Amino acid sequence: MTASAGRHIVVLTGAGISKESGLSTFRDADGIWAEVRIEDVATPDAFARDPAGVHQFYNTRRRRLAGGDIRPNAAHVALANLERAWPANVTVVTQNIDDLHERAGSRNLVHMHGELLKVRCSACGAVVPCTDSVGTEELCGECGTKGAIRPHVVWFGEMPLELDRIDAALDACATFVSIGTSGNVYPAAGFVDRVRSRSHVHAVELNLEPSEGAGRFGETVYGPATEVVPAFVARLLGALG
Ligand code: BV8
Repeated sequence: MTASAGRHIVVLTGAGISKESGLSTFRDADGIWAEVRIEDVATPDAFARDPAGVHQFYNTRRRRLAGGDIRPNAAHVALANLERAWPANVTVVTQNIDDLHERAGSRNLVHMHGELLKVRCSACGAVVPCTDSVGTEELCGECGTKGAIRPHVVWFGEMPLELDRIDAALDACATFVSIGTSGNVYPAAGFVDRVRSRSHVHAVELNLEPSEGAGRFGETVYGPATEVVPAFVARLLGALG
């Protein structure tokens, strides 16, 4: 354990941290990409080609997330506790578009791939909360444009959000923890390389199984997030003395 008190922590999370809350991952055998193709639902071309089909893909996920029976799990709660108790910054950078980190109490949170419970107007850029279905006939409440509403989600080939804020946090951290991600999607999968380029940074992988980038971590702990994340946070906070 090299994370010392008073040193900043960055936590990257992926779909695996929300699996035990009942949300699907992407690349597991029962994952989303086993049901639909990225090219058909998660690229700008897909939306241009079939906006109704892409809206349906996100409407189904949005209604399920907002439906009331999906709740944060012990891993989300442990990270919120770490943020409250740690004597330096804890920044959670999530690839996930669910709202489970914020509902668990995380505040210093970056949704680099957007948020399922928000939609954006392609005409004026307004981003507004949404917990229901949207379609191709939607009117923008800000500019009145019809048919310009899209999910506030970063598709493949689009620029992830708040990269400057993420890079600043990565360049200032002493500990980088990757949780519940397969390490397939960039630039998130490259964050571990960015921190490893600095000496004295401790990189940790907490996952169900080794990710694509497992060999780039100084410490790895495998198991379900609801077990390994609370245990890891307890060790960090216990070491504060
Ligand atoms: C970009 C929102 C330029 C949508 C997502 C070739 C052509 C075109 C592009 C590329 C290319 N090569 C590389 C790229 C870039 C591309 C990319 O990486 N493609 C991959 C497929 C090769 N990336 C992009 O296009 C990105 N933009 O590059 O812009 C740029 C470049 C540099 C700098 C700036 C800009 C945009 C990518 C964002 C796409 N949008 N999501 C939606 O959600 O519908 S990505 C999608 O994948 C989700 O965000 C998801 O979070 C993310 C990563 O997946 P994971 O979270 O890791 O989920 P996965 O299922 O894969 O793994 C789950 C893990 O959990 C597993 O390891 C499993 O073992 C574990 N697990 C399971 N259960 C548990 C568990 N762990 C713990 N406990 C459990 N119970």
